[in-house]
Amino acid sequence: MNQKLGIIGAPITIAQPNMGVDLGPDAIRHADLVERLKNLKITINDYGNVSVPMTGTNQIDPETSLKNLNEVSQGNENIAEKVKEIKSKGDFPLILGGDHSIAIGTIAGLHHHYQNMGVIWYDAHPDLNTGQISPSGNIHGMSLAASIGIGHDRLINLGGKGPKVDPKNVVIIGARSIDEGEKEIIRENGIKVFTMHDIDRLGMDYVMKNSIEYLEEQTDGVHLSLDVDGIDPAHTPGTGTPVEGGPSYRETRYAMQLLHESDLLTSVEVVEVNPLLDNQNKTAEVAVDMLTTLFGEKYL
Ligand code: Z70
Ligand code: MN
Ligand code: MN
Ligand code: MN
Repeated sequence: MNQKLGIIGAPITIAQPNMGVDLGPDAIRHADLVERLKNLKITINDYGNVSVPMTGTNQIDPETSLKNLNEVSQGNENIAEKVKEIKSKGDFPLILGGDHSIAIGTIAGLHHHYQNMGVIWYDAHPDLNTGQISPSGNIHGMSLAASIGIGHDRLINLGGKGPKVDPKNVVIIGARSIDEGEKEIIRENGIKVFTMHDIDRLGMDYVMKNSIEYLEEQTDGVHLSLDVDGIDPAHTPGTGTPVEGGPSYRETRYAMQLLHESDLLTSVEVVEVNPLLDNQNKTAEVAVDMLTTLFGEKYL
């Protein structure tokens, strides 16, 4: 793994309904992210937070069936630009969300550097909705769809003509809340998914090793998109849409350890940390444990 890390905060909050995800980047910084990474002898450049629109109308636009399309797109264009820029300097991008819509911008920025990028989507949700099939109109539930070229043109072509990722280069891990329309998109596009049922049956060791081997063979870079609601809410209560029955702290930390050992990743983002829903900042602390493990922190 590249030892020069570039941190960007991406505080989009209006692609989902809860106030407070915009404070995610600072909550994660407060949980000693930079200090712990420096202990690993990693060089850190913290570029601060990207400027993004903080308010929208929060109404479903009858024409697009989306909420806050213009504002979410503008914020993501800024994120894409910044990710592209720090990647050009040779930094390993680490993006702190923000809601999961930021993946649209992150992946668009990375696409300037990778033609055949892989994505690991560690999440309770596959985020494969479009305006037409979404139960909510919230764009954070549509970011993976947009990145593979499904959904509104403005989102698909954000930061450069889409699609940015081949659906065959995606692995979803930890899914346990999949909308009906999303099930169809998974089937039609041959997306590899390890649901919680698969993790229970096969174990996290197999799931991660299989995912790593699969992506290693066919991609020129791999982005980890870590939604903290992928982890069981017993460990990450501070998030807008917790879903019971997720992988534990231990399973997730082990998954991060295997990713570290594989040296597969070329960028990482952590999203959906909402400190207003978590008076102990526990969720941000768990997020930092996962990130430091990913970058080589060991128990002994
Ligand atoms: C639901 C929707 C979602 C994240 C919740 C929820 C989507 N499938 N994504 N939390 N990160 O509204 O599309
Ligand atoms: Mn998500
Ligand atoms: Mn989620
Ligand atoms: Mn392209």
